[in-house]
Amino acid sequence: MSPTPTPVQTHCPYCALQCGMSLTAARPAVPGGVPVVVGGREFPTNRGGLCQKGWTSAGVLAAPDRLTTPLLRGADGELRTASWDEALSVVARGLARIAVESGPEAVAVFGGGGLTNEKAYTLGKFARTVLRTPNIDYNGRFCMASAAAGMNRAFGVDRGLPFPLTDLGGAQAVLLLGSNLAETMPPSVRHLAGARAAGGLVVVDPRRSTTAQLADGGQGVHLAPVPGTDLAVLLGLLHVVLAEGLADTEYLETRTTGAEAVRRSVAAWWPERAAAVCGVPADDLRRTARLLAAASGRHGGAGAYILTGRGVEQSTQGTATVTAAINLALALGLPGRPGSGFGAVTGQGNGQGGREHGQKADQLPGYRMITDPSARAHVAAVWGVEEETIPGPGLPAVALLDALGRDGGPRALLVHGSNVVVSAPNADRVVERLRALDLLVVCDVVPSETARMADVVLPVTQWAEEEGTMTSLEGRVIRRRRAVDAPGEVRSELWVWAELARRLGSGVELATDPEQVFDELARASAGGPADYSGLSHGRLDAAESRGDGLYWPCPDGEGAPHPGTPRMFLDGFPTPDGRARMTAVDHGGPSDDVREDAPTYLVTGRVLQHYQTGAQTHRVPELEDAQPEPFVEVHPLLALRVGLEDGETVRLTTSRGTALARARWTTDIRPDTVFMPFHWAGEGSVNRLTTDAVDPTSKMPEFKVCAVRLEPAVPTSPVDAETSAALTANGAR
Ligand SMILES: Nc1nc2c(c(=O)[nH]1)N[C@H]1C(S)=C(S)[C@@H](COP(=O)(O)OP(=O)(O)OC[C@H]3O[C@@H](n4cnc5c(=O)[nH]c(N)nc54)[C@H](O)[C@@H]3O)O[C@H]1N2
Ligand SMILES: Nc1nc2c(c(=O)[nH]1)N[C@H]1C(S)=C(S)[C@@H](COP(=O)(O)OP(=O)(O)OC[C@H]3O[C@@H](n4cnc5c(=O)[nH]c(N)nc54)[C@H](O)[C@@H]3O)O[C@H]1N2
Ligand code: SF4
Ligand SMILES: [Mo]
Repeated sequence: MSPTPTPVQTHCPYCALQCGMSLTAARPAVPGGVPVVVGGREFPTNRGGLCQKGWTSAGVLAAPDRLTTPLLRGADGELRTASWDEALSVVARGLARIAVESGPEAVAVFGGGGLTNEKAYTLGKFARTVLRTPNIDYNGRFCMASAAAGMNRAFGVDRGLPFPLTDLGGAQAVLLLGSNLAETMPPSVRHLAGARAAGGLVVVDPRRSTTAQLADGGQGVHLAPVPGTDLAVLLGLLHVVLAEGLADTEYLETRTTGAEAVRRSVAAWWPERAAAVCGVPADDLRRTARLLAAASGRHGGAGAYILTGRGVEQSTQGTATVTAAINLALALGLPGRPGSGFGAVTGQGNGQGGREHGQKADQLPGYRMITDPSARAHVAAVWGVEEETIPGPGLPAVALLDALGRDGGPRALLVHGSNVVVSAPNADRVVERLRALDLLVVCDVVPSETARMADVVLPVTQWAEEEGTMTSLEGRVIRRRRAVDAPGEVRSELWVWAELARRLGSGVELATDPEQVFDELARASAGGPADYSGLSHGRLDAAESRGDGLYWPCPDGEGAPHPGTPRMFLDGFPTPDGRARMTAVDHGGPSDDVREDAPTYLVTGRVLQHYQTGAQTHRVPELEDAQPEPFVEVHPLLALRVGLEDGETVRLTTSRGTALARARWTTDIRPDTVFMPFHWAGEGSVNRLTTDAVDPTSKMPEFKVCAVRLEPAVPTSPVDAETSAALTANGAR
């Protein structure tokens, strides 16, 4: 009898909830089949529960087209298999040539918020010390940049949830702005039970989303604003709080600055005026403001939380909207008060850690700014380089992608953990820019749409095949553990960067052992806002065995180890004067507003079964069966006006491009708005439609709102007939 395999205690490969799971090695039922069994595990955020993606996550390990060898594009234009030696020589020679000809900034790097802390840190170090390029940014620019900008400005630090998620459980009210938790983090819904029981769940979404439905039956309120007008909703709510004397004046006086300017700025946003802009009835705004105030500690309530999601952040006024939400939270005295708070719900698996360790264009490890002389000196000392050799800030993601292959722009791009062909806004333009490159290198686990465009594809380890750490949406640092061996020639990205550093003759030694990398990262972060210096794999392993992790900041100090910081701001904010900063903001509206030739709002987002561009989840049969094809949610009233049957293929056209998807009739959406998920490539790719206009502060693109025209995609030419047949075949599968 073979010994019972010991389950490996780890976390889900997908979202920032990072549900605890156990992986038990198993003999695959079929050759090349799934090598592990997934179990739910007791962990504070998920308490044994997982969503459908989590339960089926082992399927990604058995993807039939898993990348197992390096690939090189041959003279015939096709990708062929190659040895690591050959592939890395091509990359190193190409990078060296381009850097000599056009300068180091002609080599650019694009990272991902799904990479472990160790990989994110090493990628940033590789870019700055080996390539010496300023041009590194990552897909977190698409995800958390506006929340980060708003929180840094107001609180002096950006930790998505500055409190444990489980704290929500005790709240009397939770205001969710543009977050569809019930589909994007299903196991977290349990933490809303208290607020629902108290009738205090408020969901702001132009759709009656799965999460908005949780507010039904007296459990809360659903506000359905015109897309892109959340700022007006928030200005109206703050107006009511101040006008009705519901604000926590003592808190405002002792813990904030800037309140007077904010008070003046919302004076003109009385509820009827806000209602005229956002379409939410004035009485609903009043009711919501009163409900939140009643729940706040000042009025004797059990506590209130205000949380933002991508629905309000992926906007050209994303930073302003987050700021308005923070102003409201501060007026109610929520941040830093036990049982209350403000937070932004981080998205990607390591969306939090990924934005702390230096893969962002303007940032060094420990969430330090690359322009800060003392931060540069500290990190240079850890890296063993001269401070002057560390480049300054580079181009943020959208500008970086747009500069590719242009005069003076990057000529080579290395992609690590992102599928920009599908996930970036104005995607046809992105494809055009990628084609203009001299060298595109993509590290991935599967042949994503972006990998398929590459000159060199490098197969790397994923999730259950590697060791490392992730930082969850609450700033809790947790361990990712290896449960299976990687197939074929697959190597770790840490090895890839070390090997490239060597081949480029940089003289920089990059560690390849995740534990060693973590120790270095911890030192590099010491004294920064995201201080990991008191953490180590060993300490985190001990925490994991108790079914927990440790929250940053966790500095290394004298005496007993620092316990970590589950709750921030209890004694003050990490700003120079210890107070939170309120900043007046005003509503402008979306950059691409509806007009005669594009009279409908297009909003985008997610469904439960697919993750992002679907690179992983389209390869899991159960998920693909449940959500097999692109679709667009259309209200029947709009459908009748446009002449669209339920299930009919619709052509969507914006100033950027066109897409095709099947219409799904639903009354759970505003009749002036359609919704389309971004999980598909090709004709059903919604990012061929979205605008690449960005928020002026955070440089985050406006994924959530643009103006679109709809029409039935009646087959009129042979090409269209073929397209339509393909979609039908897909749907019937
Ligand atoms: N199933 C699944 N889960 C995921 C992911 C996934 O791809 N699939 N991705 C993970 C990642 S990286 C992220 S960032 C999170 C995102 O998590 P969420 O922010 O919850 O997800 P979205 O669906 O992008 O957007 C949320 C809601 O915003 C609404 N919305 C659109 N426009 C507006 C608007 O103008 N105003 C308001 N108030 N709402 C608007 C949409 O209707 C949608 O219901 O999910 C994480 N979890
Ligand atoms: N229209 C619209 N567009 C959006 C959004 C939206 O709401 N609407 N949301 C935006 C948001 S919030 C996000 S986060 C982005 C996500 O956009 P992307 O990050 O581009 O999407 P993913 O599909 O997660 O791509 C990750 C890729 O990395 C690979 N991968 C997984 N693990 C590893 C690893 O360890 N190393 C390497 N090298 N590769 C790995 C996966 O196979 C996949 O190909 O999309 C953005 N795009
Ligand atoms: S909620 Fe997120 S972390 Fe949890 S099982 Fe689902 S995808 Fe995985
Ligand atoms: Mo995200």
